[in-house]
Amino acid sequence: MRRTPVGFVFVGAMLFFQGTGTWADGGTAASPAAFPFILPERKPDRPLGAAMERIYTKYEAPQPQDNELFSQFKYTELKGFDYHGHDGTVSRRDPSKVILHDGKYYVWYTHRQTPVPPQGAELCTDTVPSSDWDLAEVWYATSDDGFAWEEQGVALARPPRPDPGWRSVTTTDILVWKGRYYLYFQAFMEASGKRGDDCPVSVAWADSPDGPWTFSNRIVIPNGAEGEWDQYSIHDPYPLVHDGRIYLYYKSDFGENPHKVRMQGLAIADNPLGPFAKHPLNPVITSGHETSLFPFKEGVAALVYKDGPEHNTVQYAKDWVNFEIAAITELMPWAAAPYVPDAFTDTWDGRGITWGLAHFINYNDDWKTFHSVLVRFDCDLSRDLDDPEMKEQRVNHRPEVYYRQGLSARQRERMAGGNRQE
Ligand code: AAL
Repeated sequence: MRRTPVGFVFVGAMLFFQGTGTWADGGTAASPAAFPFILPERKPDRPLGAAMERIYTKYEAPQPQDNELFSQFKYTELKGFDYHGHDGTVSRRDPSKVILHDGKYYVWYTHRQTPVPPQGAELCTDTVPSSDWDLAEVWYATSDDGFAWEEQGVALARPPRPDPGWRSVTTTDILVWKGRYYLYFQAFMEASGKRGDDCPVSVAWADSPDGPWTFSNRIVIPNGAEGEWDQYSIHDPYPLVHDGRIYLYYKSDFGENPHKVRMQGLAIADNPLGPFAKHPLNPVITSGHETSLFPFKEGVAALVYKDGPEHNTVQYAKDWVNFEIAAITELMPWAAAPYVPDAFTDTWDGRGITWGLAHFINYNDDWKTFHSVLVRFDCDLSRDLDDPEMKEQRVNHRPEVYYRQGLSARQRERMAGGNRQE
């Protein structure tokens, strides 16, 4: 007698029970059985509230430790970078993705070296910076292990006026495409802060990661038209290769303070020099700041931190456009620049990431010596690693971390004035 596969029996039983209004666990609409003591690995056949439904339908796994897109983040001070005693005259920030070339890791970043720390838009001059990323260039460094780095010097110096980036060349990211290297960067043509943090994106290319680099002298991701969300700033260009094309994600700041928002857009091109077509569903991510992404399975994952209603999340878009929250986490790297081995391989089986660089801004916590410092982060957002330490669900911060997040003088005045929230 041909055996009926067990699965068909199970489904048959469910259908039978459902026909009689009884669930697989014996419960009925009138009296559903209590939720079981052992959390089911798969969505149980029983009524579920929205929150329980979500852990089975929205996240990679019902519990963080089993979720490939959940991770804690660990940080390590880098060796090899001189910050002039942290006096604010040298800053390194907004690193690019890390690439591996001939056995060495490469990273590019915003490098500012000015006679004084940033002085604001009102006091800036041709030599005095308005902000931490004003009057900057793109420099690069190499490493054998990702911890000790050797600074190689300038990759993109500021081009002459009026070329794109003549005021400042910043916030770069790397694309490797058909054997050629491309550095996309924010091309400032006025001091940041004069009107806003306003700039388009340009690109330079080279046949070696060590250069020499040739400026395209063209704006490849233009600002939007007047009244459009990205009319002023095109920030944090972040190119990946997908489906035979260049998917370049970017941020824009829009709206007016104090209601300014930051969201992420997507522009797609067949050629690194464009034209890039902005996606009609832009903005495609509602939160984040310098948002980093990496191929994951057939889709793309995003580290969404700092700003917006969905900050401190790892998000996932199976179609590279429609992002959903895949995990919630904490202590996320700022301006994360991961080493993404399959960033440019046009993979449909993205493997994920385990480390990269990031930055700490305002390193001294002192606006008079404002500068930023590069740092390394490690994580387990990889399908090829299983590091339980990275899947811990909580970070037990020391009390001083909480005390630093203390009441402001204004809050204390409010309270002293009798406005005590009893
Ligand atoms: C960074 C990035 C962009 C902004 C400024 C420098 O964190 O978002 O590059 O313009 O801040």
